Amino acid sequence: MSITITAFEASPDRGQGLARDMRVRWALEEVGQPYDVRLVSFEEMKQLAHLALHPFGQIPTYEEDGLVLFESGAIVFHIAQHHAGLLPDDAHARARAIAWMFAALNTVEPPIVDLEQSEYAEGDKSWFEERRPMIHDRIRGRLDQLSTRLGDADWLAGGFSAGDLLMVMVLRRLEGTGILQDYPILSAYIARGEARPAYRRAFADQLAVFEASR
Ligand code: GTB
Repeated sequence: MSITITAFEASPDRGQGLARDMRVRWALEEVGQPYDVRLVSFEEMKQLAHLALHPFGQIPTYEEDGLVLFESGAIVFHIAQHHAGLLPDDAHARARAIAWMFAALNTVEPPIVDLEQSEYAEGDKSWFEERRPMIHDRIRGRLDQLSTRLGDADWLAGGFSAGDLLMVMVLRRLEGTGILQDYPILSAYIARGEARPAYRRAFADQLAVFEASR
């Protein structure tokens, strides 16, 4: 079985590990699956060969023995379903961990993406300064709730799971906004994720892509 994923040839984040291939790399490292990476340019992502893999012309994609997947959440879920290490065996515990995967992508990530997009797509609009505090409030509302739920636990649903992997990656998108400094519980949670050997290997591999392109 051979796995190939796609990633940015030149990630705009300059190797900070914020592009969504990082989630897939981390998941594959957690379960000990080797993989190849095909780097694609922005131009290549919009061409037919890549659109056949990804209908929206984005990264990451995942290819494995004739199976082609897109959407980082679906890819991480596929990896977690087929390899031990990212979801518990107990049916209820597994369902709870999967709920956190959805929570990361459907409940916590949308206002964070909204903030990012507003900064580069709406920065020149007259209403930008008026709208931004509202997005910040929505993000903080979710972080307050998440922080309360996590409390003094290490992970969201018992042991480390794919739910934590996605949640840590989503929260990392707030680095540099100044918001996380008000959330010590979540900052420590992110640090625990980043300290995992699998995370560090994945991060180093995507950073090496940036370093090689300099
Ligand atoms: N819902 C999809 C998924 O989860 O897989 C979203 C995929 C997606 O947004 N892919 C982005 C992409 O291909 C890269 S990750 N964009 C190119 C395009 O749409 O043309 C998003 C991303 C990009 C850059 C940074 N950064 O520089 O910090 C962070 C995140």
